[in-house]
Amino acid sequence: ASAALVAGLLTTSIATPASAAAALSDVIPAPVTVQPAAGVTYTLPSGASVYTAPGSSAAAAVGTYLAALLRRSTGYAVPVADAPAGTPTSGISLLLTGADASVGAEGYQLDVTAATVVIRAQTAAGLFHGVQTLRQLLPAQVEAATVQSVAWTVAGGRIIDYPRYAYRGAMLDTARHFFPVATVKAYLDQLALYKINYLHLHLSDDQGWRIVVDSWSRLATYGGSTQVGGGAGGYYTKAQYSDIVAYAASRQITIVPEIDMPGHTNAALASYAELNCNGVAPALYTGTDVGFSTLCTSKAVTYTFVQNVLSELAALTPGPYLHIGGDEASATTPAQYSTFMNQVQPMVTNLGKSVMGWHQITGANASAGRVMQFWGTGTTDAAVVSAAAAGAKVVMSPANKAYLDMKYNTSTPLGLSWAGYIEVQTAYEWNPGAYLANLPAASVLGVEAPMWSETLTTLDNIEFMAFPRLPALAELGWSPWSTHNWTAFKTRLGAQGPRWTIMGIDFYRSTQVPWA
Ligand code: TNX
Repeated sequence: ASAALVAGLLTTSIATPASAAAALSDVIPAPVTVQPAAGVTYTLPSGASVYTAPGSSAAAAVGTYLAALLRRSTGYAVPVADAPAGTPTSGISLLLTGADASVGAEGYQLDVTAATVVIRAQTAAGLFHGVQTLRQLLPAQVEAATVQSVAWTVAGGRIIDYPRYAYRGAMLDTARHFFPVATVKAYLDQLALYKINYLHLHLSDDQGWRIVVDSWSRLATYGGSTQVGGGAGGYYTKAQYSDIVAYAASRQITIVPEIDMPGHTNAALASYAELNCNGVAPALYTGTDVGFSTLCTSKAVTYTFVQNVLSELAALTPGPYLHIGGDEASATTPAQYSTFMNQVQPMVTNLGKSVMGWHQITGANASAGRVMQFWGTGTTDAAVVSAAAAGAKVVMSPANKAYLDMKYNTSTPLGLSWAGYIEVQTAYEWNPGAYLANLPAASVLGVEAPMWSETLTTLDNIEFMAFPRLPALAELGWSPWSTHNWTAFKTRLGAQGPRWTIMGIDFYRSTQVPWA
């Protein structure tokens, strides 16, 4: 009976329209231009090769990534080889020549004919993004971990595509609840599918310190020993952090580490008595209040501490930003705050990095290359506008639109609601380039979707809050505003459902979305 059932399932999967090619425009984020070739399709043959730009190990790495993905579900050998000279005549080619000039540093051109799939870009990042588009154009079964019997068909035509914003981020709070390396990697894989290129890791807060600092070793071993609710917590060794950085890089994602200060520091204050103005270490904290802790801004040792922490973190971090937090510093006066930040910001630039901070960092001096992360719930902020006029860039994370830890509605079992309920349409219907009054569009560096973890403990929890809102925010970060259309988006979003099911992603089946 079970053999018959399996045979029946196989027959069904070959015959159903589910295995028919997606339309060339069925991609999230929406591409810049899509030109379908009517009636043309490419079907991956069992002997197909992936060919990559000769002489480029970075292109070869993208080819190896694509081939590994294809082998799992097709069962084909999919060898990876240098592309022969001349126009490709078969297989899937990843080339670093001949792309339309508009694709820039991160974009790609995808050409699908009956004989070939050719992705052209100027960089490996562009090729990788083109591969993510190809992935979505293949049948959803391409995401399966076991061999599937489907026709691996892709709609014919040309896509030319590149991002609206250079910064398309997500954030994971590893401090309120600690997440092991495998969870971070799984989330990185999910982010890559939607062309997210920064993962901001919130590595310290009142409830836990999550990264080893050799010069202040109790931060991790004691400060990392608990979490919200009193569980065991945890921390990343330097080797584990570097492993995350490298894994992210292989997905064209840059890690932005955050050490939140001067507030949100109870875990550090509990680990070292001398960091407290009264010289007394508080107890570890496992609740969810905010705004009660601060480093002692008047003590010299505080600045030695910050310098040591940032130096060790910078040495581990190839990306351009060190995020220094700066939010909800309610236990410091504005004067103490600016005194502190005016000493800390130059430490970051002297380490060769740019400052990133929550937008309250406008309370301190300008700093070259500074990025302010706007997390307000209103649409005006004079301090952010004037800091932008002085040269700072803004990453948009309005809490009532972009916060992935807000509940979808009153019956969402996880999450918080202080910034409101955020259904999928709410997450999608705002324009990052025109959201903050009087902020010039050119000051917006991009979008980030933060995931605070007071209520989240597992990968399933993360997935349930991220899907389907993360793809909505990814589209705001990548796609030109001219493509923005909720009605079209929700249909494309619904078509992702079977893909997530196959990938084992636990998602919220919003009634706003016509799920396929
Ligand atoms: C506000 S947003 C915070 C975090 C909380 C979050 C919960 C921000 C910069 N600070 O400390 O975790 O709300 O949604």
